Parts: sequence; structure tokens; C-alpha cells
Amino acid sequence: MALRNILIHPDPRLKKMADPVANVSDDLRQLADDMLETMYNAPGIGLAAPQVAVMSRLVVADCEKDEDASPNPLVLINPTVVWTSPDKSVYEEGCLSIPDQYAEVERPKEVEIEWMRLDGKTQREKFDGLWATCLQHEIDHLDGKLFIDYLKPLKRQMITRKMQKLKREMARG
Ligand code: K1U
Ligand code: ZN
Repeated sequence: MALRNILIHPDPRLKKMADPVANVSDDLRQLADDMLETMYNAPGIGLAAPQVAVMSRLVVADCEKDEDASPNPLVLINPTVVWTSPDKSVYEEGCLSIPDQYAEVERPKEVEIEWMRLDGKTQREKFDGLWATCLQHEIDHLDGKLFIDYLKPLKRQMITRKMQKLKREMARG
């Protein structure tokens, strides 16, 4: 297992559509392991492959809130939202590619998602609460969409400018 570098917005790779995964390979299993380690280390509750500069439709997540509970990692290959509830919920979202910036985003409260598992089998499951919010946020990453794209242009611009400044400071060391 290895930690991968997380891309920081703005980066053209975070705005691109990721490619479907054709088959489960050793490289893909390694990537999923590395992404889980990177997510837990950040710390975060989700991570999409484009955030670590791999343009494949792969997501990892663990939204277990109880710190005493054992980890509950999920690896989703080619996830698609097959149903959304008419009810909405609002959650203050963050993003590991937009550090220290949070904003309220409204999304469907419940979703049903279909994906391929690491054993190649197809799974379909309904999610609610933080799992539903997080998985929609992660699938957006696969389509080149960030949570700030849901905000008003002025707020999005303000956050983008902060991130440009952060990246300049990081480059200076
Ligand atoms: O995709 C990402 O950048 C990960 C992101 C996922 C997410 C958070 C909140 C709402 C929707 C999606 C994060 O994990 S940001 C960090 C975070 O939320 C967190 C960190 C430590 C403990 C609990 C939460
Ligand atoms: Zn994110």
C-alpha cells in the first residue's frame, strides 16, 4: 500500500470525465488499496480516482461515523446512480481537493447505486444519510464536477482564488 498525492483544485484533471474500467486487474486492486490508505490518512470519508490523477471510474468511501466501530470501506467500480429520491437533503460538504473550504449543497436524500465490485460481480444498493451525500459527491468527481459547481459564481470564484493562492504557497515550499 502507498499514499498517493491528492490533486488540488484548480487542475484540469479534476474537470475531465473519467474512463470506464474495462476489467479488474492487479493494478486496479493496488489503486483501490492505495486510495483507501490515502483517504483514511487525509482523513476523509471518500475519494475518487481522478483526485489521485488516475482517470478511471473508481471510488472508495467509508462513512462510518462511530469512531469505535470497525472500518467499513466500500470500493465502487463504474458506479451509476440508478434512482434518486424526490426528497432532498442539505449537507455542509468538504473536499480533499479543496482543503478547508466547506459549503452547503442540496442533493437527493436517498440514492440507489449500481456498481462492479472488486470480485467482478455487480451490486445494487440504496443509500441514505452521509453515505448518499458522499457517494453522489464522489460520482460527480468521475464526471469532472466539484461541489463548488453547485454554488453561486461569486462564492465559487472566491474559493478558487483561495486555492490558487494555496497552490502558489505550496509550490514555494
Ligand atoms: O471527495 C472528497 O474529496 C472527500 C470528501 C468527501 C465528502 C465529504 C463531505 C460531504 C461529501 C463528500 C471528504 O472526505 S472531505 C473530509 C471530511 O468530510 C471528513 C474528514 C474527517 C472526518 C469526517 C469527515
Ligand atoms: Zn471531493
